[in-house]
Parts: sequence; structure tokens; C-alpha cells
Amino acid sequence: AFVENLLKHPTFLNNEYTTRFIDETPELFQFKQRRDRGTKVLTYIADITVNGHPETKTHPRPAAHVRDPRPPRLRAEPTMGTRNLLEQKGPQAVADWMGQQRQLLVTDTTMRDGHQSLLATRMRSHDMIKVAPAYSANLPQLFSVECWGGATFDVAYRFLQECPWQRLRDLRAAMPNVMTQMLLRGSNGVGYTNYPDNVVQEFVRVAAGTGVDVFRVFDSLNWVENMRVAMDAVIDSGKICEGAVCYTGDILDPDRAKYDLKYYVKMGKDLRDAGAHILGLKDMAGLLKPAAARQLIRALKTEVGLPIHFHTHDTAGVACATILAASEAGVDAVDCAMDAFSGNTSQATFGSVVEALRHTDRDTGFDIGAVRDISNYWEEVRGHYAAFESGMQAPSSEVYLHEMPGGQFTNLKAQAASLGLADRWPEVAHTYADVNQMFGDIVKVTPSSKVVGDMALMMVSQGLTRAEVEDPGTEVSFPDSVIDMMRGNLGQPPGGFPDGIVKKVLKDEAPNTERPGKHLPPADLEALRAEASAAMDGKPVDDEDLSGYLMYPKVFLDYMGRHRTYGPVRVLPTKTFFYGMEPGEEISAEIDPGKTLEIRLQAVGETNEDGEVKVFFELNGQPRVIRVSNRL
Ligand code: BTN
Ligand code: 3PY
Ligand code: ZN
Repeated sequence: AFVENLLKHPTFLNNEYTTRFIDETPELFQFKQRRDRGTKVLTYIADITVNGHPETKTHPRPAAHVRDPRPPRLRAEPTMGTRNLLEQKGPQAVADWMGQQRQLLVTDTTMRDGHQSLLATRMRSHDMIKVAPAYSANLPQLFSVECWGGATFDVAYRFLQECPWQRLRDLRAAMPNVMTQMLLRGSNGVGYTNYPDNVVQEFVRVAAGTGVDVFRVFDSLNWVENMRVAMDAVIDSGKICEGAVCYTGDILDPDRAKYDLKYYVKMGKDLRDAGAHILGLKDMAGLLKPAAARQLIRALKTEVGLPIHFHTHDTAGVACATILAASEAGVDAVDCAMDAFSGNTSQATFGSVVEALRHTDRDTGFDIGAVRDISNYWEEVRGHYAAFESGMQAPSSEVYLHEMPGGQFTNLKAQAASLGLADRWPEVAHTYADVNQMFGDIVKVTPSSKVVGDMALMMVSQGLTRAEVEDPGTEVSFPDSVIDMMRGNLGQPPGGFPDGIVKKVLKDEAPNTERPGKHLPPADLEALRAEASAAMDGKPVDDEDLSGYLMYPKVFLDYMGRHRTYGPVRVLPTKTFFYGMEPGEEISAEIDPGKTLEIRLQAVGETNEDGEVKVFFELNGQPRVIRVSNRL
């Protein structure tokens, strides 16, 4: 293995090596370490057992009765689903088929927006992959499973120490008959900033290849110009392009005339003309009211002519009512989360929508027993993530005031609390609404929602009112994200940003009002691949890793560095990942298909004078001692 490593090493291949090369190149000796993933995983368990996990140790623990989630039995052999149609006949055939269905089609969002909205996106692949065969066998009539994109990409690398691409590949393999769906932030990819066009194109190409079937593409200011690159890339990949209109305001309210019925119909037509196969209606905050849904869906159906896929949030507690109204008005597909991951800032309740439509002309046809089985599994899973619960106890009509997207609401509340503003939340909510008006009444969804949130927190913590911020005579130091948005780096909202606020933020600097990607030079992908590789001692960088690096260079490299130390910790049960093990406890972890690590924690020693602890394991029956430093 050493000689093999040596012969493959780029320095060796380039004939640049000296005799010191071997001494100076420790990765040549990694063959041993590399093979020993067991030791790495034990090191992780030992570290967490001794020191606790940085994200959970000061948070509520799972209840004592929470047990290992057990996936439901498979009720039948998987039958043909939407994915088979896509594979056989292509994206337009799926769109045509959608339009011909009488039953309301349903997407399950549990594995993406459900946990993004309720558990700060912390659900691990392990808990998803175990239940995926049950989706395939027991719910083959799903329109799609939303399981990728949005915040999940970043969080997987950054906090869960796992590769998002591997998650996608595994889910794709376990559900071969059902379409996977992702949320793509247009030119912002799965990040918070505009990327060069070729980065977005490359990301879409790789995601389509690894396993995304439906791309819901949106822009955080509803600027269709800024969606074209991503939409074209999806269309070129042969997958389904769901171009999404983000819903804000209230079409029933004459005082919010900026976003009226005409506005949405026009944007729907623009997306159709840009090549969307399906029109997404993305109500990220849950603002669409039932009566408004009736009007809006009817208008979009008749005037745009594309099948419509409706996404909403249950923050105010009326998502199910709005879905039923949309269903009556002829919407083709809707998003729901499995019961145990539904409600509040998440989606409407899957089983409730299924039952509400039972014996009507839009009966979804799902076996409610199969839905319950899967939801029961998710309930057990959720119990393990007690540390990430937001504490939101009830629906909140306050969302009609601030219009925060589902994923942001609880997050901003926690952020406000960490700044000592917990008891001033109503003020934060009001200020958020004021900032929205000050910015010209914009769509608020990642990343524009973050900008509004940053500004609101800054104003409340510094005691600034909207009038003071707008007053040319008051000196205000704006958050970087606000400066960036006013420069035009997220693109333009309808009608542009108000001149007054742009001048106040940018002073004499002129904003760019053209598409940000137009001015970003293309990324030199091969140079960046080499750069990433060099940062990892010459480790080869495949297209998936490169796309991870392009989105999040530092997050990706930090992840890879931890991977080198701790190995494939994604295979550990969630309880072990977040809490380590108890003496006497045994777990098994499938490290490769058919290759299982049987791990028993025997004992944890005392901390010696160097601050080290010996942790005693049995690994597949062999004793192993791991030393870790006690950092407590
Ligand atoms: C994280 O980075 O917060 C999550 C991944 C786990 C990193 C491991 S946990 C054990 C060790 N201690 C730390 O603080 N980070 C690593
Ligand atoms: C995201 O961009 O992550 C969203 O969920 C927007 O609603
Ligand atoms: Zn959402």
C-alpha cells in the first residue's frame, strides 16, 4: 500500500520528489490509518463520551423512554411510481401526467423542510435511509420525497459530519420508484450568496447525476432573470424544472397591492416562458389564506396553464385549510410532512390531509395505515433530537405581522434570546416588519430573510427606530449583509430597492442593478479542484466534493479534516453520535454494506496528569483502548 500511495502521489508523478519527500509526506503512511476506520469511529465515540457533543451537551436530553427507531415492515413489493415515468418518458411526460390526475398528489417533506423547520435541520442521514425502503414499498403513489437542498447541504457538512452527496445517493438507491426533490435557491445554489453561473451549472449537473429528480428553483427576491441559469441547467440535465413563485403579502389586502393577483400571474407566465415544467407556489412563511388560495390557484391554473405544486407552512395553524381550498381550486400537488414532523413552522399534516380528502373526488389514495406506520417511526426519531427542539408550543398568527419563513422564525427567536432580547420578541417581530417596509416590501426567504433578520436584530439591540435609520442625519452602521444586498449582490426586487435606503446604506457608492452573475467571472473549476486537493495533502477531489468546495470552501475542508480524524461517523446511531456510549452498552454500525462494527464500551478510565483518558472498547470482540484528551 505504501508503494501504491507513493506511485500515485502527484509530487512523485511530477518527478519533483527528493529523498526528503518520504519523510515530509505523512499521507504516504495513511494506508494503515485509512484502512482502520474502526479506530477512527471509536475515537469519535470516546471523545463524545468523555467531552460531550458541542451541540447537545448544554441542551435538553432525550426522554428516558426514547428507544431506537424501528422502520415499519414493508407492506408490498414496490410498484411503479413517478420516478419510473420520469426515467421512461422524461420530464414533460411527468408534467402532462400530473395535469391529468384527479387525485391530489402529495410530496412528503419530512426529510428536508420538516426537520429544517422543526429541528434546525439536524436530522441525520442514518434516520432517513432506514425508513426509505418503507416509503418506496408502502407509499409508491407519492409525487415526490423532498429530501435535499435548502439548508440541509450546509448543515450536513458543518454540524452532522456527513457528506450530503452520500445521503442523496443512498436515498435515491433505497427509493428507486419515487422521485426525489430538492430546493435550489437559484443563483444562490444551496448557499447564501450569488455564485458564478458555471458554479450553479456544475452543481445542478452533479446533483442531477447523483439523484435529484425534481428541482424546485426559486429566487429570494422573485427575480426571474436571476433564476434562468439554474432553470436552464435543470432543463439541460433532463430532470424536472419546478420554477417557483414565492408568495408574500396578501392578495386579499388592498393595502399590499405590490403583490397582487396580477403580479403572481405575470411571474407564473414568466416562469412558464423560461421553461418550467411545473409551477411551484412557494408560501415559505404560510401567509396564503384559504380564500386567497382559491383565487390564486384558479387564476394560475387558467392563465399560466402549467401543473401547480403548492408548498406552505403551518405556522399560523391554517395550512390544512389552505391546502383544502387549493385542492378545490384545482391545485395538482401539495407538500405535507409526516404527522410527527408536521404542524407549527413545518408543513401541514400528511395524514390529516389524506383523511380530509377521503371519499371526495380528490381522494389522495394513500393507505392511512402505511402513513401512520411511517409517522410512528418519525416520532421515535424525533425523540432523539430533543436538543434541537425550538420550544414552539402552539401555532402563531403573529406570522401575518412579520412574515418570517418557517425555517427562520424559531431560529431568529433563539438568536434574539442569545443577544439577551428574549423578552423583547414582540419588538423584534414588529421591527422585522418595519425593515421589510423600509426595504420596499420584499420577498423574505433565504437569503433575503436573513438580511431582514440581521437588520431587525441590530435595530432592536441598538434601540434604533425605522425613522432614525432612514434619517439622513443619523449615523448608522449597517450589517454587512444589508450593505451586500443594497449593492445588488442578491439581485433586484420588483421595482428595485427604495432610493433613500440605498443612499443611506451605500452613501456615494453606486449599486449594481444588473444580474449579479453577469459580473462574476466564471470559476476556474480545475484550478479550484487542484486547490482543494492541495489543501487535503493531495487527496483526489471528485465532482461531488468539488461542488461542496465551490459552495462552502471552508466548511467543506473542515468537514474533510474531521473526517480524516473521526472516519465515517455517519454510520453511528443518532444517540451515539450526539451522546457517546454508556459503560456496558453495545451498538452495531454498518460501515460498508454487509460489514458491521460491533462496538461495546467496557469502561472509561480516570483522567491522568496529562489530561488524557483511556476509553476501553471491544470492537468485533477484540479489545481496543482509545486515548482522548479530557477537555472539560
Ligand atoms: C461539530 O463540529 O460541532 C460537529 C461535528 C463533531 C466534531 C467533533 S465532536 C468531538 C470533537 N470535539 C469537538 O469539539 N469537535 C469534534
Ligand atoms: C431554504 O432556502 O432553505 C428554504 O427553506 C426557503 O424556504
Ligand atoms: Zn418551506
